[in-house]
Amino acid sequence: MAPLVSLPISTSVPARQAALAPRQAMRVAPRMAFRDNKPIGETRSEELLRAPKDVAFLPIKESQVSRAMTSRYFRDLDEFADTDVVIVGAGPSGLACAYELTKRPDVKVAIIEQSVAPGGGAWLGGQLFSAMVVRKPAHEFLDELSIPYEDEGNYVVVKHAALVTSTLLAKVLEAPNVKLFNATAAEDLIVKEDDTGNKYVGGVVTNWTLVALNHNTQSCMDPNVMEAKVVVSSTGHDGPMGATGVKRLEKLGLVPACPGMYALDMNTAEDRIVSNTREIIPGMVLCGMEVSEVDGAPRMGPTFGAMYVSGQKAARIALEALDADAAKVKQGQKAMVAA
Ligand code: AHZ
Repeated sequence: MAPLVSLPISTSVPARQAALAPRQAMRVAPRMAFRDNKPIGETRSEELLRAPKDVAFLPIKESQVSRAMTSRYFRDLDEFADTDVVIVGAGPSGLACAYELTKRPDVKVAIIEQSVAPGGGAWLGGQLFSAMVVRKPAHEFLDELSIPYEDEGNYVVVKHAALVTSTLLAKVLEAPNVKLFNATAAEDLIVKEDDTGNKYVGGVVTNWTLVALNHNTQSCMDPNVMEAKVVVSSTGHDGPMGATGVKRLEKLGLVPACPGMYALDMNTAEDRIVSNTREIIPGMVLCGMEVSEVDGAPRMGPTFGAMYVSGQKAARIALEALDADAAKVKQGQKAMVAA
């Protein structure tokens, strides 16, 4: 058996190639695929693996690569400049909300995530452990996504939190009505007044996160905007960039002073977050840990069920608001025709 080779990064390329030679020899040894115990010859992908040096990629112009990305990104910016729902924060609650909205393909959904990697705090269970604990009945959400778990009675345990997050992300990102703008921060809200003088949220003010992080080092880096009929704020609890939605509402005097999340009590925290998931001011729905920030409700620590159910509830509240708006527009049109 070839020895396992572990080389320091600083090792020169020829030295690395020489040292890795026995492993490569092992990799290029001919292999045969079998079906019903009979050899069926190598598949195309096995052929590629066997002799990667011999692959001839089809030609491309560098500008084609550039245009393939930029044309789509700018088309998306144009398409989502005025959208139905903007979800700020792609943590477990925001992603569950987006997942629920994939069931309504007529609803346009933009997700704004300040990090390059969407997923928020759900890539790990707690304290950087792998497993994720989900209390019943939120395991039904995992069932819907066909995610396997160990049933421990009142709760279930998924082997890897990353399995839940990656599955959820895949379902959300493949949906034609959803666009993720990652590495993009919501820097502010659009707040307007209706005919009766009531304030409502009409969208978000965005910037590339790298720009948002550098406002103190450069002058004049104005943001962009995204209008939305409903904003779902799922930015998590307070931290360097968390709870941004409710902190802005507090500054604007649109909600009472935010007490911040209370100390941990798993048994009360999860039920309370779900029951308090709501439209906090017209046009803005809160879900996930951001709910406990505004209510001073307990945190739950590393149990994730409430995040998923809260996200699903936020989606339903958003849909109710959209459907009510659509009904009002229809009524207005009918009245105009009748007049
Ligand atoms: O990067 C943030 C994260 O991915 C993102 N975010 C925050 N502010 C933003 C902004 N613009 C764009 N201004 C922003 N993105 O929001 C996401 C929040 O994810 P999260 O996992 O922190 O929040 P969550 O409420 O979905 O899940 C919370 C998970 C926790 S915290 C906790 C405890 O501390 O007790 N317990 C659980 C289960």
